[in-house]
Amino acid sequence: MDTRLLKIAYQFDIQGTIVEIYPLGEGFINDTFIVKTQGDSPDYIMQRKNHHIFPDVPGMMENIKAVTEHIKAKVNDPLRETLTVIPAKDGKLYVKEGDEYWTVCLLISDTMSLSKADSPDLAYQGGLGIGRFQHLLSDFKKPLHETIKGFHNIRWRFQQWDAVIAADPAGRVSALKEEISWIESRRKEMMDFWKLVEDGTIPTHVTHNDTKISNILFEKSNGKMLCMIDLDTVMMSTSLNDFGDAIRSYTNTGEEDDMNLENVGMSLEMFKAYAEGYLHEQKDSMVKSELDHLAFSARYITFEQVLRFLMDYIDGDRYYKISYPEHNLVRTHAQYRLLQSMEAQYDQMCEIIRKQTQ
Ligand code: GN1
Ligand code: MG
Repeated sequence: MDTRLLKIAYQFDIQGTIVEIYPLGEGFINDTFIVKTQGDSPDYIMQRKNHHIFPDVPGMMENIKAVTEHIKAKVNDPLRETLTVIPAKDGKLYVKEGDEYWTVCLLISDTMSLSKADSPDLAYQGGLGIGRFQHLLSDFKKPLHETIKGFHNIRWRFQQWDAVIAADPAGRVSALKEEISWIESRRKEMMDFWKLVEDGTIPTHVTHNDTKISNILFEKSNGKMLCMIDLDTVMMSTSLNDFGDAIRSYTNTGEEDDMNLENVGMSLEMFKAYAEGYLHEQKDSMVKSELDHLAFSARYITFEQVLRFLMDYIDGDRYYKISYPEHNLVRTHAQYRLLQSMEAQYDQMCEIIRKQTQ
């Protein structure tokens, strides 16, 4: 066994004797390990957090601790229905080794996760997952650290955008007139939406901010949705952003970076199923201004993603990992096609939400 990993693991307040530590999956952001203990003692998940994406790991862990404790006080099985943060023996929520930050959570046994939602039933389950998470936290009042500045704040994104366009660090702006016009032509409607969040018309709540289906644990025995995991990006924002980002990923008939734009579009059937699951949990905690903008939130987040991919391309590809030189431009075109598909089906989306909430 890797003695360095063993030494780190034993700095946490874990029970039992460690018998094995091995890597789990191939996460893009953090490095994750399973820590197995002898006999009946619990097993654990240990992570090296990516300090470049998350400059404030202590703040992030305080967020996760506060949010999971709030959930624990409300559910039947607090050790299974949310994550359990295991502190270090010195009481901190992390161990710092050199410039690396390590954290530990309890491993929730007899569960499974899925890599892709490819049926309306799974979209429904996904909606339940985020809906229940938000519902359990709808009365959470403590302040949370803003671990990634202005994450879904389009005013901040436009500030970054204007600066990158003006600087044009990779000399790409002149060839991108059309793509840039996609962003500029929607600036006002997107800002108008965000102003409703800024002036409090649309309230803010705890949001998860990484709503993909692989961040949901299901019970192995019966396939039921158990809880949301990967709480690294929990922050305060509008609940609509989680819904919109989920619609962006669950309903796309193509890939996020599809080169064949014919593949890309929003499936209305998947939209309906996800909304049903989400509203089953959340309908009663939402106010009218939220329900009125639920369908729009899919356009908002997809627009933001077009902007972020294009901005990164103009910036010389510094944020998103790319697999080939034009990758961010391909992503921009594919997400723009998805946005257009949402715009074309917007009346039907609104009608679906209206029917499910009347
Ligand atoms: C990143 O962590 P991952 O790959 O799920 C990004 C999201 C983007 C997504 C696009 C912290 O998410 O905001 O929507 O890529 N996360 C961060 O693929 O920037
Ligand atoms: Mg993530």
